[in-house]
Amino acid sequence: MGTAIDSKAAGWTPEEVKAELLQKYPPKVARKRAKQILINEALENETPEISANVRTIPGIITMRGCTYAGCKGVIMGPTRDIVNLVHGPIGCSFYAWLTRRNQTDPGPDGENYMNYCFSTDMQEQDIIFGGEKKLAAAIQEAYDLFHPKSIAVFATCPVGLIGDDIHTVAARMKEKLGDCNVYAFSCEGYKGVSQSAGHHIANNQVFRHIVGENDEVKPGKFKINLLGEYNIGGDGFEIDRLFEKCGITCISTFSGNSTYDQFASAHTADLNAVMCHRSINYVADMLETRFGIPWIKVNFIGAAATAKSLRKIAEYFGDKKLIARVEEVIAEEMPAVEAAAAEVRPRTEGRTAMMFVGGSRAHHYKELFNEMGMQTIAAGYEFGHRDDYEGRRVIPEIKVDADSRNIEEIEVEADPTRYQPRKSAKELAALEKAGYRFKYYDGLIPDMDSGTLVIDDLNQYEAEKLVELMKPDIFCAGIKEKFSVQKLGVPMKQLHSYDSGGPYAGFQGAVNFYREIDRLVSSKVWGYLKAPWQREPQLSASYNY
Ligand code: CFM
Repeated sequence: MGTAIDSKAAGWTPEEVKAELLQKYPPKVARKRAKQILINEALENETPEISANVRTIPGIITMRGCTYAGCKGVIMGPTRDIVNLVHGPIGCSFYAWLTRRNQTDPGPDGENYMNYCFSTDMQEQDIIFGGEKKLAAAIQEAYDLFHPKSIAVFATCPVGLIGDDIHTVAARMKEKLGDCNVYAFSCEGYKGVSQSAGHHIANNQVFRHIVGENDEVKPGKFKINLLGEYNIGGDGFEIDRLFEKCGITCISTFSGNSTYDQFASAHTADLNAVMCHRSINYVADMLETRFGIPWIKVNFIGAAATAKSLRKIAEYFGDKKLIARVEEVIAEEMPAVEAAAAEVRPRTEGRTAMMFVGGSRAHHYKELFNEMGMQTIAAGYEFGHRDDYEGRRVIPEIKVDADSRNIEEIEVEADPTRYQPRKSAKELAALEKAGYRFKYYDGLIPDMDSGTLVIDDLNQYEAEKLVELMKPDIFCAGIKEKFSVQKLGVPMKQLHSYDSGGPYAGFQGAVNFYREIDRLVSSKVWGYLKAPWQREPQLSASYNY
């Protein structure tokens, strides 16, 4: 099998593919989409800028979710001991109820509300007369039933439209209940252009209402927070296993397998390791400004990336024993990973993948495909910003439009008593001089091969067209794309919920992923998609007297 683009795209150059995708659109739409479809030149500094984090054109069936989904589902969804109460019609709650497959360990206290679906179940009369009383009653009811330490209230679209003051209701209930932290999120679905706005709204409130609430110093020598890891399909469990094995203490994870107390204690850690930077990089910045904790980018998707990330954490602490222990762990874990890779490679080598997911996985998973000898021929984010594509250095150039201005940026200053730089300026400079990088990520584009396609906010029509033209061996996206792609005869792997699989993070996760992708791309079932009478000319017969 030759390289993907030559043999499989059947003569289509990337320019032709781009032209084909745009051809159906009216000229104005085509002009706008053209800026979001980039033929990668793999030149870090000369790659033309991509248009991202802009509104989807009405009428286009986007893959994106809403702001409420980003706040309630993504950031707060994995919190097990916070009652997540949705103020809105029941459908908004029902569809955000564990469909992301974020897992949790109920812990020794067993306080776990994740399997419940809390909603005020708004009706027409609440829309007409206002829903504040109903919300207050629902908070009271949840408190009476469970006595949780915290209740989070989420606004859905109708709440914003009728103007219910959820923040005042939350503040009043917090005061009334006394021992329960109640706060609200103005995360109406329409608030931003995608779920990315919801991440920001959620994280701002977590920072404002929870972080720093518990000053108690937790045991552990090498204390970190893991930001932007959501324990989908048990990814977080595998990462925690590795941390424990290495002797690294994870004070808090934002927010996979997390507890209220983890957020409250986050300021006691000594390093922030940021996994999904899209959903949380600003929290890392705020933790540094207020408490003096530096941050680095990590990635635990892919065995090589996992090893690199563990080494990076050890290098930060600079402790010889920790560095040696991390090497031991890597040496212990890698043989199984290498054996699995060698086992699948004869079938996966040279195959091609497309990935259109959220805001960081379309990049992170490229590592896993590389390890199987597979090439990513087209990739993109649903709601990434330019820095997720082009690297963090472009942040100062990003134009702030009206939609982004709508999302609050909270001003943070050094905490008067608790700010304490974890490393001196000299120590930081020494690390940087040795090639260590703080506060940085490169983005997807520099990592993609030349001549591949990078597409922002891919839609249903373009997805089908891409598959039709470039015939990848596997397509990765979400549930909305799953069946339409499979009907085209191409296996489809959900990289949001992992279908029913996972974990895919860390070393054991890599093994799981290799096996799963091997199973999908090696299956013969896709060849039977057309019935024999659709492929062969019709049988004919004649009467003979
Ligand atoms: Fe971050 Fe995520 Fe993602 Fe995301 Fe998401 Fe997700 Fe995702 Mo689905 S936080 S940006 S909003 S890594 S739910 S765990 S898979 S789109 S690429």
